[in-house]
Amino acid sequence: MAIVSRGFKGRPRRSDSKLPPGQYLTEDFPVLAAGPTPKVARERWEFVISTETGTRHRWSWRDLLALPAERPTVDLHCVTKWSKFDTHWQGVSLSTLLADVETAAEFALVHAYGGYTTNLPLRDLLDGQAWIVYQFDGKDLTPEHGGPARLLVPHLYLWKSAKWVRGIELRVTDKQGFWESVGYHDYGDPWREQRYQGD
Ligand SMILES: Nc1nc2c(c(=O)[nH]1)N[C@H]1C(S)=C(S)[C@@H](COP(=O)(O)O)O[C@H]1N2
Ligand SMILES: [Mo]
Repeated sequence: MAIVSRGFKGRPRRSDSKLPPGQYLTEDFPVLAAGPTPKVARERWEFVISTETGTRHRWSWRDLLALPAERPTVDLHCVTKWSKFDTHWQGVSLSTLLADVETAAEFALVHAYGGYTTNLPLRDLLDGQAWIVYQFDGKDLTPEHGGPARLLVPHLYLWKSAKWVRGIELRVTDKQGFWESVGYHDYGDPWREQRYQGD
């Protein structure tokens, strides 16, 4: 007979199954960035999705806040091996932002204020898998964690979740971003431990 009890060995079993290979659990929220924190005023903030035909879809800060908000609770996995469970965000689904965007592109190159870029397949931004988030834990997203707004794509390693996001370039051909061009993986699935090119 199986005894199923969460407290049986004094710690939740769920920790093990939620932790991808090679990762450890942390309670705090480390700050990682390849450069200085850009200061982006909300009055000047804009988010632009451009397509392979040159069409630009633009949202101001006011436009973003007027869209239906979602409150995802997700686990984060950084390639430097920390994971953080059950983080609370608020933002707009990329499914909502892409709803009226006509494109035949298969790839996305994400651009951030400050110059950071990262690439991923467009399909990974669809079906409620990704958000432009502007709140963390019920408060405005702080600049060090990507405020005013960042991309959140929790099913991939956290370097794909560009902080200070400013736009997404939809492309017919894939183009590597900042970390990908120095050897990090083009896809970055934590469950398959795709840390570096070739993994
Ligand atoms: N614009 C920008 N976004 C970025 C980065 C960066 O250097 N610049 N670093 C990435 C990496 S490697 C990680 S692990 C996460 C860290 O997010 P955090 O500082 O909120 O923990 O942001 C990602 N997004
Ligand atoms: Mo990272």
